[in-house]
Amino acid sequence: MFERILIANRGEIALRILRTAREMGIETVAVYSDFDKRALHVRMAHQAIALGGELPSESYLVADKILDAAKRSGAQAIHPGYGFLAENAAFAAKVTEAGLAWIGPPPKAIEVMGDKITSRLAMQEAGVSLVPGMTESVSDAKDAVKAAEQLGYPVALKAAAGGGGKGIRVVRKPSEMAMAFRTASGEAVSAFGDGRLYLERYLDRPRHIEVQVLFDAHGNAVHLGERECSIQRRHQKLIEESPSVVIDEAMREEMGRVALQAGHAVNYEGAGTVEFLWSGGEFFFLEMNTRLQVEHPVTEMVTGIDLVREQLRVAAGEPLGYGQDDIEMRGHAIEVRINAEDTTAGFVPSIGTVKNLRMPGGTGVRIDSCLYRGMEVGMAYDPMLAKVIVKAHDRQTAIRRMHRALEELNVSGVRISAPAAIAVLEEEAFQKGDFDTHFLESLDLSKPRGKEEQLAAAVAAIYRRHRAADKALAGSGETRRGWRERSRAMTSSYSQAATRKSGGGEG
Ligand code: MV4
Repeated sequence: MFERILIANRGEIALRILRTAREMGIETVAVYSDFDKRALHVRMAHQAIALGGELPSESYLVADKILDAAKRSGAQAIHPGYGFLAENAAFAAKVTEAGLAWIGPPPKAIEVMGDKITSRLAMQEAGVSLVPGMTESVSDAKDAVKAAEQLGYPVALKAAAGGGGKGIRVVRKPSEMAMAFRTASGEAVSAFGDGRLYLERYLDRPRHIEVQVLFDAHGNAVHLGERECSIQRRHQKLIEESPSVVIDEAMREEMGRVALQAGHAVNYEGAGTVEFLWSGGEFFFLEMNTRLQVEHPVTEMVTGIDLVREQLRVAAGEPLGYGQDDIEMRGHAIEVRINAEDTTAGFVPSIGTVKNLRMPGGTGVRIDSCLYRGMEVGMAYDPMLAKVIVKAHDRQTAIRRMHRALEELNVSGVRISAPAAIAVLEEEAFQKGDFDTHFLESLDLSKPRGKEEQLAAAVAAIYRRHRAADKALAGSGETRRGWRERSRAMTSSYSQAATRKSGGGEG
């Protein structure tokens, strides 16, 4: 096993990796941008190396700076986390060429799965059922209309270099194609430097279900069941759970088998996720994510397997040492992402300094967080600050547990996405498992939900009344002092209640 690894990431995932490494007796090397000099991953690692620069493009994304830090620190391996360089095949190759171990899949597997056309070709050859569509790019809108006639409308026009939702256009009739082609290809060029597009049949209102897989370097592989990730907005997931309410044991076995087939076809090693669109009892390969995913904890909670530990063991050449029959899914786990966003105003980013902070706890609650009091939340980095994960013996109990945990959570100084998650948990359709990838977008989240939001709305209403009273009294010679004093007393009793409720002063 490695004695020292470098973690080429920040935020909650850097801490997540660091914690398992410590438990395994492995020393950790953190890297950081100037913006992150006070971050927890810097403080908690055995060693921390400054990359320089404030922005990701000046720090976490600069391959040579990371490699240099690895050499200087004496690290034997690099864990990329997710995002940044995690799915950069050229970087993975450079790491191994530098004589270091790459804690991730072989560069070739990253490369094949990173392109929708090469991955669809590889999956087709492996006998994996794909979302119906093309395995070559279309040259222009005319070509696309021809292909769409064969597939049948509606069609999805997708970027070959894409993934995760960028550069997708739904085309419902031929007259829409020219415009969709122009915008999609423009978006693909600016996002990926590659404008190639291809077509799939568009599945209306699918569920997004993905299978966690784990491969060692000796040809052994297991799947760890599915995660349901349909509660998302604009391809940003908000709530994930395992198992999915629509997957029974037979379907799980079938999806698991197909997911392993997909991995074997690209000689996969390490942890990976095979994404499917699920519609009307059928599932179709969408893409494979060649990294540890944000939502991996729900799988850990139901299987009892530490995925980072398995990644480290596999990267060090150890065999899995267990088979599919040893994998057991028990209970139900849910994860909610805590993003710095104002969900009452269209999920716009929220920035500021974290003031009061109270994290949930208690039975069956896990917190993966990089939050600390005084932390600056800016615009340059990912807005995800924490994840609340719960486990219970069944789904209903897990939903109630998550609701309870989110009500305990208090972060002041920035707006967070928890109220939107609470709104979802309170929906009867969600509780019944009756939802798809459009569910979150269909909810009206504009009204305030949590206690803090209700308080802010109440105070705002008082000020609106003040302004109205000022207007009404203007020029009358009267004052509203008596009334103002009464309402001030009311406001101050509200804020005292808020301080009590938010546990002001906790750190
Ligand atoms: C689709 C689709 C329906 N039909 N492809 C969006 C993210 C990217 N990974 C693929 N996406 C979709 N592709 C076909 N042929 C619907 C989506 C989609 C979606 C997929 C997964 C999770 C959330 C989604 C939300 C909207 C659309």
